[in-house]
Order: sequence, then C-alpha cells, then structure tokens
Amino acid sequence: MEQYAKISCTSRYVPEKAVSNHELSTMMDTSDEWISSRTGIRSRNIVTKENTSDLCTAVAERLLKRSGRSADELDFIIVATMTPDFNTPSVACFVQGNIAATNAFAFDISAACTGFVYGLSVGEKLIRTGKKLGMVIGGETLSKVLDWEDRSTAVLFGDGAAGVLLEACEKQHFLKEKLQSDGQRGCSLTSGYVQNSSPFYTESPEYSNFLQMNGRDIYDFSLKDVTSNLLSVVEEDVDYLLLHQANKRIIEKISKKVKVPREKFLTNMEHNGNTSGASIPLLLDESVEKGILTLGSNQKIVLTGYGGGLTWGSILLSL
Ligand code: B82
Repeated sequence: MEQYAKISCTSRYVPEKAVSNHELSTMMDTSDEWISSRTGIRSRNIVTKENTSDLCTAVAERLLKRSGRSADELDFIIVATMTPDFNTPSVACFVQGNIAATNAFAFDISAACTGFVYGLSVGEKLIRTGKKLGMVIGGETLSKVLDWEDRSTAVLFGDGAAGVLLEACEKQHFLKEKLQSDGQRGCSLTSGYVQNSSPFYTESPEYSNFLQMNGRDIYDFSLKDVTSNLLSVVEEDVDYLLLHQANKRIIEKISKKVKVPREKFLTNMEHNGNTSGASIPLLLDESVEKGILTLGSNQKIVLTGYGGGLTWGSILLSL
C-alpha cells in the first residue's frame, strides 16, 4: 500500500533573553518607532550562551517528550540552518548524538530562510519511499553573524529553533509544492564568508563573515518571484498561510497581490524578529499552541519560504 507523510507533532525553543527595540536603541542609533513601523518587529530573543545545536537539541527533546516517541525510533533528522556551529559536523549530527537517535541518519540543509520548506519536502520524500519517522528542525543563532554596528541589519534578526515530527500514514497530507532557486542573484544576501587562510592563497577576501543584504533587491524579489510561486500552489479554500517572517510590509503586499485576506496570513515577527530557517516552524508551533491550527484537523495551509541563495518555495498541505 502507498505510504504518505504527515506532521504529527510540533515544538519550539527560543533562548531566554528577550531584547526589545528600546534596548537596541541604547546600543545604536535607532528607535522603536523606526524598527516597528518598517518591519513589525518589537523584540527578539538572543542567545547568551547557546549555539544552534543547543537550540535544535532542545526542540528535538521536546518533540520526543510531546509525542511519546523514543529517539531510537527515528529514521532521519534534518536541520535547516544558515548558522551551523561548524561546517562539519552538521547541526543535525549534533542533535542525533545529543538525543542518542542511534538508528537515524542526519544532515543539514543550507537554504537560508527557505531551509525548513526544502527540508520538509525532502523529509516527505524520505517517508514516501519507506522511512517511518523523522524530524525536520529549523534553527538559527543569527546573532553571531550580525554586524552589531550596522543598524540596518542588526535590528532585523533573532535567534531560535522549532521543528516537526514527520511520520508515515495512509492519507495524503502533502498536496502540492513548488521549490525554486536562482544562484545568479545569490550575492544580494550573503553571510558567513569563509576566508582562505592557506599560505598559498593570494587573493584578498571578497566578502565578510557578517550577514549583508541588498534590501531593495531582495524586497523586489519577495514581491515578484515569491508572489508567483505562492500563486502556483494556493487554492481557494486555504485556511492559513505561513510565510517566512522577514517583514510585515512584505506580507501585506503579498496578501494584496494574491488576493487572499490579510487575516489568513499568520505572523509572529513582532516578538521573534526574522529567525531565517526557524521562522516558519516557530510560527507553526505557536499557532498550534494558540489553537489557531490543529494537527489532524484537515485545515489547509501553505508554507512559503524565501531567502538567501536565492531560494524560495511553497508547500500546500492539510494538517
Ligand atoms: S528594507 O529594504 O529596509 N525595506 C524594503 C525596501 C523596508 C520595508 C527591508 C527590511 Br527593513 C527588512 C527586510 C527586507 C526584505 O526584503 N527581506 C527579505 C526579502 C527576501 C528574502 C528574505 C528577506 C529577509 O529579510 O529574510 C527589506
């Protein structure tokens, strides 16, 4: 019999320290008014001691606790991140080791703010082809790649992690998807340039380790390319849309362009800021906790990620 995938559990973990716009305004020339009117962000949580693998491990532990599953039942662990602890080992392998998921294989996906959507798509295919249980987690510590002297980027981002359990079932929940990339426009959003320190290397560094973005270019990208991607999966009877939480203006504009009421677009950038690969699963888990979304309810939702790469993509699913 054919095997399908469903999201059977959600969880999240954000670091304890909340940093308000006001607190940022004491550190750099900015204001609550400037940040909140342009972005919709009022506060974000920032790590004081944890790294990405710590946040993701907490999410994995909560998923196991909440679902009553044991770590050895897991077939795979996928982590979407653009701020891994190391290039190797992957964050996913740290999580696998920390929770002792001895039967799971583990790997990271590097697709910036689209990483969770790509990861969910890959996880679904793993289940469709025979795996029974897996985790897909998005986790970031963007605070470590921010230029804290650049008020145009430092105020936008936050740290956090969230994820889902994917399990085999008999009914189709993943209904449609469209995943896209455009590497030719990749340099409009960069982070974590790794310098070559070899004695044989003669060129000087081209990029910085800091997150850098051309706001205008990626803003235009989000309105044009992301809108047409979303239009290719969205259906009349969709209940809610969970877009990457970059900026409230982007969401308002996309809502108008796709002619879907603003109320159907869930948001939480107000207290999380932009958490890149963690933003969609954070919104998913918060919405489940609030009772807006219910697993097993058949509600139809769209998840849409867009970000560095450039990468973007949407999945239409029923819960
Ligand atoms: S902005 O350039 O300052 N701007 C648009 C002209 C103000 C509304 C800006 C700000 Br502030 C915050 C986010 C963006 C933006 O476009 N973000 C993204 C777009 C595409 C993909 C990812 C992102 C992201 O920030 O994660 C622009």
